[in-house]
Amino acid sequence: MSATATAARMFGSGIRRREDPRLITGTARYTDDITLPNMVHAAILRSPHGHATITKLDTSAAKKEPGVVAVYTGADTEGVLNAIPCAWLVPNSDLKVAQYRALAKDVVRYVGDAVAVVVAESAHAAVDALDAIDVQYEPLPAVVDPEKAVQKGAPQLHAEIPGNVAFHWTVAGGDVDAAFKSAEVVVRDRIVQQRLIPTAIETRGAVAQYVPATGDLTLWNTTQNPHIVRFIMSLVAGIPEDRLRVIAPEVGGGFGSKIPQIQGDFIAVFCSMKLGRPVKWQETRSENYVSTTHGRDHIQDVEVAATKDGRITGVRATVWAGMGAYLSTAAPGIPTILHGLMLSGPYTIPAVKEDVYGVYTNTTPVEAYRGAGRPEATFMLERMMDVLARKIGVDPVEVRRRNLIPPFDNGHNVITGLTYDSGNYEGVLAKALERVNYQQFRAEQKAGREEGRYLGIGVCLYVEICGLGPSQVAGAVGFQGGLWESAIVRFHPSGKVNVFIGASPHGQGEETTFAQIVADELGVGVNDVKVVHGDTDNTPMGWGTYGSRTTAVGGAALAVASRKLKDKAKLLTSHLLEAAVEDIDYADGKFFVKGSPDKHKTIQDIALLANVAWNLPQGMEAGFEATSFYDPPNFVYPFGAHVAIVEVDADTGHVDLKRYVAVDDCGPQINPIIVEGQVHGGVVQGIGQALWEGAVYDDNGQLLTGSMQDYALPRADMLPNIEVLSTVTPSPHHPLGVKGVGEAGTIASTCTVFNAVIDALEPFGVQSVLMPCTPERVWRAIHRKGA
Ligand code: MCN
Repeated sequence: MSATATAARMFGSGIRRREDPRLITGTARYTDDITLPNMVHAAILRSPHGHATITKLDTSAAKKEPGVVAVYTGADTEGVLNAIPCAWLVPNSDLKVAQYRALAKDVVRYVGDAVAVVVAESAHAAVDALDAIDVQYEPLPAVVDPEKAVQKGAPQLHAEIPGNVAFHWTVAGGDVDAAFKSAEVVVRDRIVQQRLIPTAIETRGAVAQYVPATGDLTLWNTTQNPHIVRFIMSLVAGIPEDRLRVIAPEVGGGFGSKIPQIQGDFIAVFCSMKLGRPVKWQETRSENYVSTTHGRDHIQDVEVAATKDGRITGVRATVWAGMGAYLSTAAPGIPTILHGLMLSGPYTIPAVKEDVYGVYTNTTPVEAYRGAGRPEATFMLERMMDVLARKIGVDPVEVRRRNLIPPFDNGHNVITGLTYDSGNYEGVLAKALERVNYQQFRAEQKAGREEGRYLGIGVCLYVEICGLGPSQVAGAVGFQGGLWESAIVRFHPSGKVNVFIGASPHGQGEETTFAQIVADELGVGVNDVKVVHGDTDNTPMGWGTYGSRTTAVGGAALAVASRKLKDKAKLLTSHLLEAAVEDIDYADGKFFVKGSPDKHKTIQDIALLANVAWNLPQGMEAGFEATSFYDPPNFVYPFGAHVAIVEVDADTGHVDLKRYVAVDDCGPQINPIIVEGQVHGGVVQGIGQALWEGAVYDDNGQLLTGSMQDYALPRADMLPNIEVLSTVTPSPHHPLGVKGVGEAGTIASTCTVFNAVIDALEPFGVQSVLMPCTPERVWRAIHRKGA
């Protein structure tokens, strides 16, 4: 048998993504492409009110419309569907979970809340028949602002939760009161992280096929975590997990919004269970804007205590986090665990305290959105660095340097109780500043101001908690699941390899990078490895792709499984070559007796021999595959420094983003092209928040930005070239040293650009502008015309 061992190392190689050909040629198959015999289509009637009582709901006329098969309301789901669970029950927070139904009953609590569903022979017939449903509402007062929602006399969303407070959580470390008492300088600010709409290019959808004869349900679903969907669907629909198969076909982006199961998913399943026919539900874009989850929505009151030379002695904050009308799957963990624990960032801060109030409002439920909690923490600190710098008259970079944690490579404890794995924050900062020639820029800025040109520079450092796991910590912080990942590496007799993973990438590129990992670990060609994911019937359990964890946790599972295989191969080689196993060495896909590399077995030889099992050592099982369930010992903590340069037109308020430099450290990079792509995408989403994006509700709970014409997503022509650099600080606990990168760009870029805008506006004495920094808001700030 000829060996096809690779000489070139794949880890670190910027090979092209193998996912791309099918995506760019239109051959990828998304949920909406699934068509089954006898399939019917569901369309959902949604509340047009932010808050209202349903006074009449008569579906009899709709049932008679052409092509209509059935019409269901909340009453029909009684006893069939359980409430949609919240799966992050943050402890010590007095958490109050309102009952969230797949179809509302009696009261609607946000525009988009599902009220009834029409099932028809065609999608058009289903949509047309929605008009024939006789529904009447008695509008109730609504509240959309989390701070107003907790005030006395505010409209109440859930009778059983007076005051609208879903939870109150506190993080504290050190003596913050003493820090403020003895502070030489105190600076304060109010930061509003506006609500955002994730806007994945593929909207949400589900095809449910329930087979009454067997009790089996197959669900094709646009999800980031098919195994969690199976778990939760079994709880809500009462179908045992072993009867449930969830398939995530091609998924066109998620950015956090495809972590939770939303009303439409449960409705599709319910309809299929009732009718015994396959049912498809696919969101329109307008529907997506109200029915799929939103992100951010944070009001932060922050104060920082410091010495007059800029050493921070304490950070204190109160946060009102708008949660929407119900608690989405992972929602409570975002403004708490993923935000509050990052309160000291890359700095040595001796005392912190934050109170977070999660608040129900008459808005679409909020979930993770790229970065999820960490952009909010980063923004808070990095904005305050600039505020402090301006107050004490010290350069903002210098203030940061005075507070940075010195480099460390194996653990550093911070005041919130976390242990960062490794970091060199000064390293990324120096590299970013060098790239933009910071000092020279400051001179140009000064000269420009004299000519009426308003240039600004923004700097932002970040460290993020990601690679979500270990499971023990997940349990301790109330996450209702594990956070390990699994991988099966299976060699076929021909020497080709399938890798089956529990995680479910949906744009990140692990079909490529995971093949790279296996190619190096086992010395096979990268094209001899195919990665299989996204189907609960043929992949091992996994907890999903979010929290930049797939490589940090799933990639580690893969490395460990591959190493187990190598151990088995050594045993078999020792048997075949009649040598002691300790004397068997491995290099580049070959196993040989130490010192005699010519006398070897290739891994492909071993794959064949182990699979045919004609001559195995006593006690060895046949087959050549290994499984790993990897639960990491700690999170990973990637970090970076970003710099933006803007020019503001004082006459129009227009912000011209002239340069963007990102220096990120996610440990050794498996595929630098993919890493660069991830940073690009992330940076752009963060810039979108700083300059253009924002979900706007009126006081009645109407979403005023419910389409792409109103919700301003960044386009390529609005952006400069993004300069991506990196440093490499391996994680001490990951088998390959890697950390995550999927969210890095978003975490840093919002504050980087925001700081640049405020820096440009310094001559006008502008301290802050509401995000997004639209030309109107910037112009008003310059000319003091109110918000
Ligand atoms: N990678 C690498 N070397 C490293 C670290 C990562 O080559 N040292 C590669 C990975 O192998 C993978 C990619 O970079 O191909 C991102 O990996 P990772 O950081 O593990 O992130 P996840 O795969 O867990 O993805 C989740 C993350 C999150 S939380 C959001 S939100 C997000 C993101 O990824 N949503 C995305 N990137 C996205 N990209 C696309 N196209 N679509 C989304 O919805």
